[in-house]
Parts: sequence; C-alpha cells; structure tokens
Amino acid sequence: MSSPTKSPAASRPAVRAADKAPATQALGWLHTARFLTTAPELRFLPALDVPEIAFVGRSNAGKSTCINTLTQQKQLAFASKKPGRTQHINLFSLGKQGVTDAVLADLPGYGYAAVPKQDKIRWQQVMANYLVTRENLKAIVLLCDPRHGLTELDEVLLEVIRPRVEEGLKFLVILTKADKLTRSEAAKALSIMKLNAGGGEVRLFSATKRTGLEDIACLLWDWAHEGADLASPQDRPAETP
Ligand SMILES: Nc1nc2c(ncn2[C@@H]2O[C@H](COP(=O)(O)OP(=O)(O)O)[C@@H](O)[C@H]2O)c(=O)[nH]1
Ligand SMILES: [Mg+2]
Repeated sequence: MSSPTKSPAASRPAVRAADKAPATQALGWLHTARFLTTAPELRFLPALDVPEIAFVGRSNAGKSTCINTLTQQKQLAFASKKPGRTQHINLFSLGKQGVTDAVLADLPGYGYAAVPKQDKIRWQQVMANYLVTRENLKAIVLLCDPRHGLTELDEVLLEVIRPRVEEGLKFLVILTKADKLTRSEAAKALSIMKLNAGGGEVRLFSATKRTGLEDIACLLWDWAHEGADLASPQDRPAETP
C-alpha cells in the first residue's frame, strides 16, 4: 500500500515510457466495461455503492469516441446509440473477474441545435439533478473540443458542479481531437482550460493518435480506487479474468 500521506495521483504526474505497467493495468480495467443499465432520469437509476465516473459534454465533442477508446470497445457507444437511449443516462460496470468495483455513466450530449427548447430544458434538469444528488458520484469528466472551447451549456454545468468539486468531487476536462491542433495551439488550449477548470485536472486527448490515453486511464483508476496504488503489485487487480 502507499503511505497514507502520499496520494497515488500526486506521486505519478505522468506515465513515463519506462513505467508502462500501471497504464496497462488501468487500461485492462477499463476494458472490462459492460453495459449495466439505462434510465431516462436519475430516479430510475439503481442506487449503487461503488464509485461512479460520469462523462458529459456537448454533442460532437468526441464523448463516444473517447469512451470507446478508453474501454477499447465499440459496443459501448452502440449501447448508448440504441433508439430511445441517446437522451438516457447509460451505466457501464467496471471490474475484473465480473466483480463491479466502479461504474461509468454516459450522460446525454447537449447543445445540439436541432433539439426543441422543451427538450433542452428537460435535459438541463435531468443533468443538474444527477450531478447534484447522485450519491456515489466520484468524478466528472467533461469532454470539450478545444477548437470550440467551453460553450454556454458547459459553463452552466461548471456552475452546477462547482460546490461538489469544492467538497472533493474529482473533475477532469478532456480536450478532445488534439490531433487537429498544432503544438502551440494545444499548449494554449491546455493553459486556458486550466484557468477555467476550477482546480480540476485538464488533459489533451486524441483517439486517432492515442494522446493522453494512458495518463487518463491511470487518473480514472486512481479516482475509482482511492487509497490503492497501481504501481504497487499487491494493490493491482488479479491478472486472470
Ligand atoms: N480527428 C479526430 N476526430 C475525432 C476524435 N474524436 C472524435 N472525433 C470525431 O468527432 C466526431 C464526433 O465524435 P463522437 O464521439 O460521436 O462525439 P459525441 O457526440 O460527443 O459522442 C466524429 O466524427 C468523430 O469521428 C479524435 O480524437 N480525433
Ligand atoms: Mg455520442
């Protein structure tokens, strides 16, 4: 185990080439993702006592692609794309040997222009209700296309979660499609978002180049297994499925 004063995330700012084992473990853990359930709003979701990590972002930000890349599965986006489920909260279980130790929540994309106003208002209510009151919510991952920056609805979301982030809820902004940026654009987008993320983490990500993949996987693993240390062999999950 790690010493109680040293958090695993703080002791590992980035995954180095020579330090692949934790990333391999974290990606193996994410690969176990399987569809759990879907619900149109919070009150239809089962109460769970494992940490939940919610993915949010405007339509087209790259959320489905990011979840697929992190979990190395195409089936998950398919699950979320089934008719009637696109406006639902979709849950996926994580954990080796069939034992669920965390859950990913894929929340409906927002900001799609063609959606009627009534539906937009309904979405905001479902989202705010989930983000403010979901008890096992451990972390929020906001997907943002850095070429567009934060939209008005992203700002609304940041306001809604701010009190919970101040209380210790983990928060990560993933700047997607980093392959479309030059190095200087990427560096600029990163520093601007760090100013806006209210103390949360910010990472660049590209599904095509796999930029940020290992680092993000390790961060999510750490958040879901607080107190354990992925670099420590005794804290790693068993190898055999
Ligand atoms: N170049 C590039 N395109 C991406 C990346 N991630 C997503 N896209 C594209 O962006 C569009 C929206 O992605 P999608 O995952 O469906 O976004 P969602 O609406 O947030 O789920 C699709 O055309 C994807 O192929 C990436 O990392 N690089
Ligand atoms: Mg999608």
